[in-house]
Amino acid sequence: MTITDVVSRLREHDDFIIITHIRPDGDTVGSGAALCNALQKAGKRAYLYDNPQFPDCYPWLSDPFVAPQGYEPKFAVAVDLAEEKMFPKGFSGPVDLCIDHHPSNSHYAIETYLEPDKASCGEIVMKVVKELCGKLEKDLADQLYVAVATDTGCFVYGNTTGDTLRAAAELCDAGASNTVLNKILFRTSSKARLLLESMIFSSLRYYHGGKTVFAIVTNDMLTKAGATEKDCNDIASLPGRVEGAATSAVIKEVDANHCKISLRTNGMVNANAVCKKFGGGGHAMASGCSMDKSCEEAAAMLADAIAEVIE
Ligand SMILES: [Mn+2]
Repeated sequence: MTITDVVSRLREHDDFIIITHIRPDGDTVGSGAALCNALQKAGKRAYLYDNPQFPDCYPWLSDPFVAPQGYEPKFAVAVDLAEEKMFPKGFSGPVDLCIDHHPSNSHYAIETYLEPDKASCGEIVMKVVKELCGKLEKDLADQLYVAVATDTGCFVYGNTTGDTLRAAAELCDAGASNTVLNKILFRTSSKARLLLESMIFSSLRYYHGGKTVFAIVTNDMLTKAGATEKDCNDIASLPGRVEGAATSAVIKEVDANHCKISLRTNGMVNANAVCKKFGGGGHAMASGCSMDKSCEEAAAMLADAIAEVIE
């Protein structure tokens, strides 16, 4: 499939429903909102599937496009949605067309347009929208900017390429309010989140001469901070900010005898190999595992396992 094929498929059909993934992020919602908006501008009926987790993401982005009660769609398009287990709650398919950037896409849709080298789905939807509408209007540029900026952590993650920055530049030229959006997306935190961060930073534990840093996050800390799940987004990256840290972990209490571990490394230690020892895994620089242990026991075992790899 080419972008032109995607656009002709959209032109051939009507009554669209756009599907975003479970635990939605800025990329899936920004891409979905932009695609809905572009289809509406092209004279089509199009809405977002009412993902029950929209209120946890950016409701101001999704709210204007959520399908009204009783809407009967005829063509489903999934955006940024790699596999069926990522379907939003209450949705079971089928999907007519999938637009995605995950290399792991399972080709569950009838047709799939995939660009696995793109940092965000938003960059692909941007090409679709431009061909469908003939131009990028400011509202579309704002929606797509959210998608591109959030999936790259405001253009700092390793997935950011020259293509990503050129796409972002084009969105800014089209009127995207990058300053306002960056403030909302990356420079604003809830009081609970800031309180939780202060507790995390003030209780860091150092091992191996400071090369290894752990944060233990207990349920008691979450209660004291008034933090909920959405205040815990990306806490795994916090301890690794310490100067000299090569390996870092967040050990999050589930209950007295269970915890979840997110391990991050700079590549010197293979995070996947360490987490595999405890039945987990993931990527070389970011992995996870669970342990049927208290946080204290888990920290001791994890520090030992990392020491074995360092030596
Ligand atoms: Mn994405």
